[in-house]
Amino acid sequence: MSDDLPIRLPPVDPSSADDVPAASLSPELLAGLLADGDDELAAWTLRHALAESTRADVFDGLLRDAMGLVGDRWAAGQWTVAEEHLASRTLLRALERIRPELGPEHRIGPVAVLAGVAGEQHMIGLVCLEQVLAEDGWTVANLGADLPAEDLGAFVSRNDVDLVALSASDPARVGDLAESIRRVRIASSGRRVPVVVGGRIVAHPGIRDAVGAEELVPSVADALAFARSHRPPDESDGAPEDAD
Ligand code: B12
Repeated sequence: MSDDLPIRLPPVDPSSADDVPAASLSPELLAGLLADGDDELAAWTLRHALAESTRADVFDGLLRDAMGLVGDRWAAGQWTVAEEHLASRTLLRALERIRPELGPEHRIGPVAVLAGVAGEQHMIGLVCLEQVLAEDGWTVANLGADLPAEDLGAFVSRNDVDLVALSASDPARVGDLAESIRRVRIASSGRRVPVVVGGRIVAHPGIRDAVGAEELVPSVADALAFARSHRPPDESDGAPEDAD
């Protein structure tokens, strides 16, 4: 036999090539793909996880754990800020690839406004929440990171807002958070717009009393449950049918 013969790979059964057990979709795999800048395979990984779990659970589990690994490796000096930045960028591109497919009805859902408080740069949790609420029928305005409280208030006063979700990490930002909520209250005087707070700040004791939000939640799944329980009734429900 000649040494030049090509290597023969085992035959692949196309019908099972796409069967990926959820257990093989590990945070280690996803973290590696993100730090390699591979948004296509990262999206593939997330899509397979979504086939077996809800979007909120995938984001609160696999995705959060993968970024936790990125943070651990960065804190340990194993990866630099360069790998962390690449992983964050790649994740945002992958999330764009797996956005829920929405019908025209999503334009008329109740309105949720999402924002990171002034100085807050962590915004991936907001992107996760944006997708989960959109999939649940909300019209979402994600205003992103580092939003001045005054501008949040102006936005809420100009729009018919049904829910505000704010995010902060550092407990030093408790004053900015409280000010953001105060501005929402002023802007929506007359009817109380529910405010839910997420991000790492919620783990700090005393935050709840300091900021005056309706709810502080540790996860996207809890934020979704809060949103559902505060969803305004659908005005078309119970409306008389058009006469012929
Ligand atoms: C990526 C990242 C960054 C990126 C963010 C990029 C971006 N576009 O968002 C950048 C480089 C900007 C950054 C900056 C900093 N970071 Co940083 N960062 C991270 C990292 C690696 C991942 C965060 C992430 O996106 N996770 C994925 C999301 C989905 O998970 P999550 O944030 O935990 O959110 C979950 C819940 O909290 C909730 N949630 C999140 N947001 C929201 C919002 C709402 C409304 C709701 C309802 C729920 C919700 O749902 C999510 C899913 O379960 C973490 C490590 C880690 N363990 O998380 C460090 C980490 C959070 N960062 C940290 C630090 C120290 C910083 C800096 C101070 C570093 C510095 N010296 O400059 C700055 C602060 C910047 C600022 N002013 O805000 C520390 C925080 C330590 C602490 N005690 O709080 C961590 C834990 C790293 C570490 N191991 O030390 N960071």
